[in-house]
Amino acid sequence: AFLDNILANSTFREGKVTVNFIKDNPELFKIKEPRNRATKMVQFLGDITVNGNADVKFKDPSKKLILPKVPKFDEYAAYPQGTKDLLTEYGPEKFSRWLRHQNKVHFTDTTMRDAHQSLLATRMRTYDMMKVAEGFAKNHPNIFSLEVWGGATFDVCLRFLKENPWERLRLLRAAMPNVLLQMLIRGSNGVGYTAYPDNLIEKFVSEAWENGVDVFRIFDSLNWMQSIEPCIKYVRNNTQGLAEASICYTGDILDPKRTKYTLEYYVQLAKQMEDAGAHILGIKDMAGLLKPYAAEELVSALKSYINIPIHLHTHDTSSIQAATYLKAIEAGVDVVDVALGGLSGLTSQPNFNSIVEMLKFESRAHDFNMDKLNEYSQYWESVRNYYYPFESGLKAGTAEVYKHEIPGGQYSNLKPQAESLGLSSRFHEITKMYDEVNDLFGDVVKVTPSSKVVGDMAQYLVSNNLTIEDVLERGETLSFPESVKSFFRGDLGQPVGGFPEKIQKIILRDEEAYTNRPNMHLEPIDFESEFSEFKEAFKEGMGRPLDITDFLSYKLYPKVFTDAYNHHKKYGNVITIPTKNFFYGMEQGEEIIVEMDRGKTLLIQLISVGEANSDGFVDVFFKVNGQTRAVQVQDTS
Ligand code: 3PY
Ligand code: ZN
Repeated sequence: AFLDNILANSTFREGKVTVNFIKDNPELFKIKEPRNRATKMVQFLGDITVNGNADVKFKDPSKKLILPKVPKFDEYAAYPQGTKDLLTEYGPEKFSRWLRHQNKVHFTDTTMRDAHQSLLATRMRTYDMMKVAEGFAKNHPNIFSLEVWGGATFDVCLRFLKENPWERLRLLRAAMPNVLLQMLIRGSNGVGYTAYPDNLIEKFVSEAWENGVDVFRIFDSLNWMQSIEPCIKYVRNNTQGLAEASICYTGDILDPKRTKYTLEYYVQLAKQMEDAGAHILGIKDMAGLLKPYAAEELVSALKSYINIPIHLHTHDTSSIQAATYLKAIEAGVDVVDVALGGLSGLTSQPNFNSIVEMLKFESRAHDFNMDKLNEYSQYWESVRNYYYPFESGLKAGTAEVYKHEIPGGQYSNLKPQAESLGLSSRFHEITKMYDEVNDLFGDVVKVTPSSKVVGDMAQYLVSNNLTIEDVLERGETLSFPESVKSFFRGDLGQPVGGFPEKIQKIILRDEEAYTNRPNMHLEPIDFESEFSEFKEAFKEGMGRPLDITDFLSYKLYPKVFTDAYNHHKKYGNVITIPTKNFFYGMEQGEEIIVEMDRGKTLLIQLISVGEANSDGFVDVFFKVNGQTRAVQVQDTS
C-alpha cells in the first residue's frame, strides 16, 4: 500500500523526486482502507483455506458433508397466527392464564439454543438457523416458543463464531414474527459468568425485548431469589414479554437421605417466584436429574400450590427423560422443552418428534404435521455433520449423571477442556472429582456459572494430582482457581444454607466474604458518558454506526467484543459465509454463493492456492462474480 501511494503521487509521476520527497510527503504513510467488503470476505476465505479455522482442532477428510435439505414452505404466503400474535393480543397476564387453561401440552423447541449448546459446544451458526427459520414458523405456528438466544450462545457467537448475537436475534425475529422467541438469562449474571451492575442487566432485558425476545427464562445458579427478583421486575416493568422464573432442580426429591433440596424446598421457592410476579414457572432440570416418579410428585405438588403455568426443561443425559415428560404431562405440566430429532437426546433435550408421537390419540396430544417435523429433524441431522469437531463424544445415555450431576451444557464443554489440559484419558476422574468437590462445597446447585466453579476446582485437583484430603489438610499452601475464590467471596451470591465455613476459610484465608447482593459492590454504568466514549473508541471498523446493543456486548464481554471487533475490521461480517467454508475453507475449484446484503450476492470460486514464498506468504486466487482477485495470506499453519 505504501508503494501504491508512491506510484500515485503526482510529484513522483512527474519525475520531480528530490532527496526530501518522503519527508515532504507524509501522506505517503497514510495507508488507505483499500479493502471493500468482497475483498475482506475473500481474505477471510483465503486465510481459513491456508491456515484453517483456529477453532477447529482437527479435520476429518473422510467426513461426508452433504448439503442439508431445507424443508419446503411458501415464501409468499402470510405467516399463520401463532403464540406471538396471541401475546400481543392478550398481554402477559391474560396470556399466562390462557396457557394454564390449555388442555393440550405445549412445546418449546430448543434446537437453536440449548440443543446445540449441549451437543456441539454452542457452535451452531446463524447461517444454518436462518435457512429454516421462516419455513419452520410457517409450517409449525402451533409451537409454544423457540428458544433461540441467551445462555452460552451470546458469548460463543462473539468469541468463536465472530457473529453479532444481536444480529442473530434480529434476523430470527424477522424470520419468525408469529411465534414466541425465548431466551435464557442467568439472573444478575445476565448472559455472563459473574454479576453485573443492575442497570446493565435492566438495559439488557429492555434491549433483548426490543430486538425480539418474548419469553425470559430467568434463573440463578444458586437458586438465590435476590438474583432472580430484579430480573422479573425488569421484564414486568420494561417489556410486554413473559417472565418465566425458574427453579433449578438438583439432587433427588425421592431420596430420603438428601435433605437439602426437598419437595418442600422446591414448592417454597416456586411460591416465592409466583409472588415476585413470574408469569410462568420454569423447572430447569439442567443436568437431567429429575426422574419420572420425582417429576410426577414435583409437578403435582406445584400444580396444587401455584397458579401460574409450569414449563419443564430437562436434558436426556441418562436417556430416560421421555418417561419423565410422560409422568409430568400426566401430572399436568403445561409446556415441555424438546429438540428436533437430529439434535436431540443425550446431553440435549428429549426428541420433539417422538414425544409428539408418544402423545398421539391421547387426551393431551398436540397436533403437529409429522412429515414436516421429520423433515426438519433430517435437516438438523445433516447440518450437524458440519460441526463434527465440536461433538462431545458421549455415545450413550449414562446413569453416572445421577452421581456427578454435571449439566448437559457443561458436559459437552468439559471434555474438550480436559483434552486441552492433557487430561482426556482421565475424564472419568474429573467427573468423579466433580461429585467430591460438590460435597466439599456443601452440595450446591450446579448450573452456569456455579457449575463452572465446581468444574474448575475438579480439573485443578485432578491435573495437580490432589485430593479432597489435600485441600482440607494443606489448603493454605495451594493456589486455587480464581473462580473458586470468587465464589466463596460471594461474587455469585449465596448458596442454599450458606457456605460451609471450614472450606470457605481455607479458600479465602484472611479475605472477607460478603453476604449481600454482589451487584451492590458494582458501580452502575453511566450510560450517557460511557456509551459516547465507546462509540468514539470503536467508530471505525464496523462499517455501520454502533448502537446500544454493541455497547451492551462490550460491557458484558469487553475483551471478547474487542477481538470480534478487530476480526470484523479485518474480514467484515462473516455471518453469511456457508458453514462448511467458515470452518474448513474452500477446495480448489469450489464455487459458493455468499449473500452480502439482502439481494446482493457474490459468486466466489477458489482458483488456486500458491506456494509459500520465502517470507511465508501465499497467493490465493479467487474469482469473485467473474473477476479474478488475489489475496496474500501468511502461512501460519
Ligand atoms: C446456561 O446458563 O447457559 C445453561 O444452559 C444452563 O443450563
Ligand atoms: Zn438446559
